[in-house]
Amino acid sequence: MIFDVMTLFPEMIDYCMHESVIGRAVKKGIITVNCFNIRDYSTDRHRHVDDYPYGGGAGMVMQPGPIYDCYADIMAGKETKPRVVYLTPQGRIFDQPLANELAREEEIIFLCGHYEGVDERILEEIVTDNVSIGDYVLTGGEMPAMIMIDAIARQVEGVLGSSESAANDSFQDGLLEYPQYTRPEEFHGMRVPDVLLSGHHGNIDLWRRRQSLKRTLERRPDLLEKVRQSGGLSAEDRELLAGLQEEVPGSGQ
Ligand code: 9WO
Repeated sequence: MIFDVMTLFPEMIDYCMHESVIGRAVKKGIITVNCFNIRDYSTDRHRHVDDYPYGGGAGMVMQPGPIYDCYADIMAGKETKPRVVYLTPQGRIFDQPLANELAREEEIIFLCGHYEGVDERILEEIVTDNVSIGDYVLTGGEMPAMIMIDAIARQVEGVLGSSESAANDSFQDGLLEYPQYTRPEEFHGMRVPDVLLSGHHGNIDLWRRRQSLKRTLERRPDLLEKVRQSGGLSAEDRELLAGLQEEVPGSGQ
């Protein structure tokens, strides 16, 4: 899968995409991250890419010309039009279903804005998806683009090792993960739950499922409601939840 990133700070993306799990996938050739410096497409002798906003007001706005030329360069020789994602607080909220959907694309182009924004006309012309990673304002779209690439890439076949399989994570079944423990058996007076030391896999699976349900009920009741409504709970889940609802104060409805 190919990710093309249009940005004023390509080093920021380049560096991060060569580390860790994503870095390994890049080395293996399963994913490719191409960074394009919008400034390279400036026609200004001072390499400017921004100008004052028409109508007045604070700050600077990225001009459409260099972004268009950068986009045209990326598109040169392509037969199909990849989706173009603009990272903006005004977009659709990025979540696991959107990550899964985008992981089925062959190529995605990201446009990272900076300053006080980007001229509306280039957004109208090239952007297919306005996406937000959450309700806060940042200084640019680079970190949101990296977050999206990370979440999308790890859904691509071969990116995770067999032991890291994406199928079991938080959100794949709409519930939060159960708590994890490793050695030592006792840390600062706190013991690993006995069931995990028992070697009884049936009991371990049941305990973990119950913990996932409990966490989701306590921390993200909104997610639990979504799973419930989409029919994602088994009869056993509903039984476990009924038990939990007595135990967790204020969680019953
Ligand atoms: C800043 C500003 C200051 C004065 C008047 C208007 C203004 N608009 C902005 C602004 O929204 N700047 C953005 C900064 C321009 C596009 C890139 N920036 C950005 C992206 N901030 N936050 C995001 C973002 C993207 C995805 N998900 C969450 C936040």
